[in-house]
Amino acid sequence: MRSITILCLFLYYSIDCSIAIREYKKEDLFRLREEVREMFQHAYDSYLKYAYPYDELRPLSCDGVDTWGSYSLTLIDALDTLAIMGNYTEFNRVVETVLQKQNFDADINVSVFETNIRIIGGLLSAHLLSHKTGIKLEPGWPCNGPLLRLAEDVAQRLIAAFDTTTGMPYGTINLRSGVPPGETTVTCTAGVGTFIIEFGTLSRLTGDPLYEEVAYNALKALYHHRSPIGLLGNHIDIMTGRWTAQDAGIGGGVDSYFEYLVKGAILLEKPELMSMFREARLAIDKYLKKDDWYVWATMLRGHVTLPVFQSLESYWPGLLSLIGESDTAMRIIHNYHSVWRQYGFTPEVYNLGTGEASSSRESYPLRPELIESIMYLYRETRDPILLQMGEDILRSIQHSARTQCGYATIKDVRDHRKEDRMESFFLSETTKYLYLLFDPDNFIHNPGVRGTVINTPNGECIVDVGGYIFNTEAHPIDPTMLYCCHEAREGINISEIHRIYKILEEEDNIQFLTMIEATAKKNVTKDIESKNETTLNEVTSKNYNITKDNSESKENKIDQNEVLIKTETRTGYVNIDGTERENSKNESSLRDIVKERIISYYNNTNNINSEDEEIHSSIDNKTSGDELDTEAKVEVDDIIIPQKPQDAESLQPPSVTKAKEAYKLLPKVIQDFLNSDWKRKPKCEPQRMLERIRKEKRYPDHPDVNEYKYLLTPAPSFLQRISIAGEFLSKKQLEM
Ligand code: DMJ
Repeated sequence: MRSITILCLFLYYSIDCSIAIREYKKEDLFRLREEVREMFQHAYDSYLKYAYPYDELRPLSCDGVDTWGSYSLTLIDALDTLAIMGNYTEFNRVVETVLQKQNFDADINVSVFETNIRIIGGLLSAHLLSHKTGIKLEPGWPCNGPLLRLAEDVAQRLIAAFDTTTGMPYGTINLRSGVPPGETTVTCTAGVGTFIIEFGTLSRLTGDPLYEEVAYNALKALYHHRSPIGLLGNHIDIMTGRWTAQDAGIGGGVDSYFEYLVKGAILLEKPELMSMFREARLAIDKYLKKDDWYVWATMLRGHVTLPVFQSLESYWPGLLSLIGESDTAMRIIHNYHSVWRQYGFTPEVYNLGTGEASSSRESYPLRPELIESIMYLYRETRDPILLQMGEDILRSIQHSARTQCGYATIKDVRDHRKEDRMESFFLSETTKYLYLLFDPDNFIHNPGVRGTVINTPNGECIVDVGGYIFNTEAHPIDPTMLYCCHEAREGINISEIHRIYKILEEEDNIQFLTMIEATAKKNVTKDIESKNETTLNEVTSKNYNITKDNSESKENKIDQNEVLIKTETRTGYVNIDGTERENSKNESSLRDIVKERIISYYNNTNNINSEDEEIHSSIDNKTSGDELDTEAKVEVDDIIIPQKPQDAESLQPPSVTKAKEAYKLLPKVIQDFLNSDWKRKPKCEPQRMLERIRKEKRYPDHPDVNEYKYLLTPAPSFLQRISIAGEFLSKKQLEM
């Protein structure tokens, strides 16, 4: 009796003490993990069978439909989940399929936000994980490669959206022609502030600063427009900076802005983003937090407007665990899980006053946020109640959402009726987080104790040491790769590297290529070894890329590329086993040869470039007058009927329908122009836009840009970051 009382004391107050906490043994976890793998496989196979090449599967009709962009969205979104689940054969097959697409040129209007998080995020993650799957890597990887180029192609199509007065992006773009005529100037907060992870990754891998600076500028714009009490609204006019929806909250329309402040700070080592988050957090806790729930309130005064919990808000406890606040996070997640237990799912909106799902917002579209937070918190606390919560989620989805050909959205959590939709995030996020919860040995969880040495033209680099940062669509980014291509670059332009390797190849020097391939193969070997430790894995061995070759190479070769990383102190001093480094003599001499060739290549190229520049500048001089003329003729923004100044509180987002009606009233000649010439000629010139952003410096730097410093140790800073669990130390702390 006494022990039950003690147990209850250990439980959080919101949990009914009658629930016994299950004990999970390793074999229980493996069984659950395999169940999740089968769940993913059923949904994925159904997508391929019934829906591909459409964007999404319709799990009741057993067919496909285009939703976000006619770009086989689910295939790209699911790609890195295949790698995380160890299905390398299928990963490699899909990469080949995706790469048959040369670019994303299409006359379709897409959401800038969704295309960024799902398509760019998916391609980048697949690019960075491809060294694990045995796929042939292009010379210069990870700073170069076909998936990276494809991701950049998409980003180049989105970038015109940022060419606005405030630097905040439009919400929609035409992949071929830029911002559509008559496009609304109102974007939601998350639609402005959810780019720094993908765009920062692109910039650091390719060496082109455009993407990161543009995304960073948009983040600063939002921060700049915060209310005097530190809250942000839900929708903003990206031309005027006026808030058009002024409800402040942490959920729909805002959510991933906060997520990207925290994750952007960690991934890109920008402490000022963390400071911006901490300031927002103070206001959130002061005005929105009520008994470990979060409500909605006016951004100007903090008066409560909507006492509701949204399913989308469930990412918040996971985010708090990233900044070391697991105790608070645990209390919040118990609240959210209590809603799950009430219905077997979380409804889109739950009314905290009545304790019921809000009518007309009672669906559950297979969202990941709750399981996402559970996964993060379990990594942090190892509290078995989180495994139980995860199993609850698995049971509900299996019981009520599974269909003959996939998994269906729950139309109404009260009666578990189904709806004919399976969003791509079910495969990119929900199944991935469930899998990672039940797979403690997954490479994603590496706490910085193991790594792989790769050779890049910048020199040796250690990758795959854990510390993965997931974008908001659960696409993991290996921060070490950014380090290899950016900080370690030492002035070499990586974007030229594949051309240099081609020169080397022509001269029959294929040693470098072989080494890169060997690294990939060895990684496969290692993964298989760890998976073979459990007999349960044999059940699904057909999914792995197991070959005799791999076991042979295991016997005959010492893996010089894998290193054990020993973290000596909590302050980030890191040693790398010395013997392995001694073995890299040949690699160093090869590196010297490559460096030499790069230098001579540059000397030659520079001459060619300066000739090129002369030719270009003379062409520019001839044509610049014409271009200016063309630009002066029609400014797309001219056709948008300016909003009458209104009281900020009562501003509504302008209606797209109205804008379209107004467009119809324009003289035919202008309509024709907008539909033809203008559409074919992209208006935005990214480099000019970047120069303008730099010149205007519209938003001042956050003062903490220079206030914080990392520990100065011989370890690369990404390793320090892992050691200090995402925390930043102020100068004062360092001096102590
Ligand atoms: C996903 O596309 C992303 O997680 C996004 O941040 C929010 N909405 C869905 C999942 O619910």
